[in-house]
Amino acid sequence: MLGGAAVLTLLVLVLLAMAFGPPRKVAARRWTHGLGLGLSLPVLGVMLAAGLWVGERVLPRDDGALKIEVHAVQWYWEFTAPGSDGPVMTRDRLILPAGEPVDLVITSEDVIHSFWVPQLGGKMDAIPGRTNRLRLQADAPGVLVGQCAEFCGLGHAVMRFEVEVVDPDDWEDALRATADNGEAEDD
Ligand SMILES: [Cu+2]
Repeated sequence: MLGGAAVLTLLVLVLLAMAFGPPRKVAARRWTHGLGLGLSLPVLGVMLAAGLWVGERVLPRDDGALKIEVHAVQWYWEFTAPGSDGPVMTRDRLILPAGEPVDLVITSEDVIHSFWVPQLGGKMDAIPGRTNRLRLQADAPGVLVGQCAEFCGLGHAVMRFEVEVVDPDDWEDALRATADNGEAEDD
């Protein structure tokens, strides 16, 4: 995108410089049809193809990827992952295995929220009465920050969460260590 935008900006600057140069005869039709269509159609075509390709990659597929439920509540996040002996719930902390695709199943308890981890990809709304799905992949272990990206009331600004990306072999241990056992924390 940056490369393409740089080339187009350069082209426009060259044309601008030419406009200040000595007058010349221009074939209006060639400019409007040739460059107007000849330039914008390929650019839009490439962007459409890239958009479809990327869009396809964030759609969940039936390939056995790990499924984690993401439930948004005013004003916190509940993550439910399948442990080896039953679902494990964590609060405001999502544990992901590094280098593996994960399908998030996103729902809301009350109002519209939006799940967003800038370092992992785009936003996905959590809408009451609806289930949205998003496929993500975190490539390397580390801790990332996520944030609700849709104004959802007084606590919106503090509706943050952490994403702990761990080695796939340590995923279940990390999940258990973080599990919410019902001990109420101060919200
Ligand atoms: Cu919010």
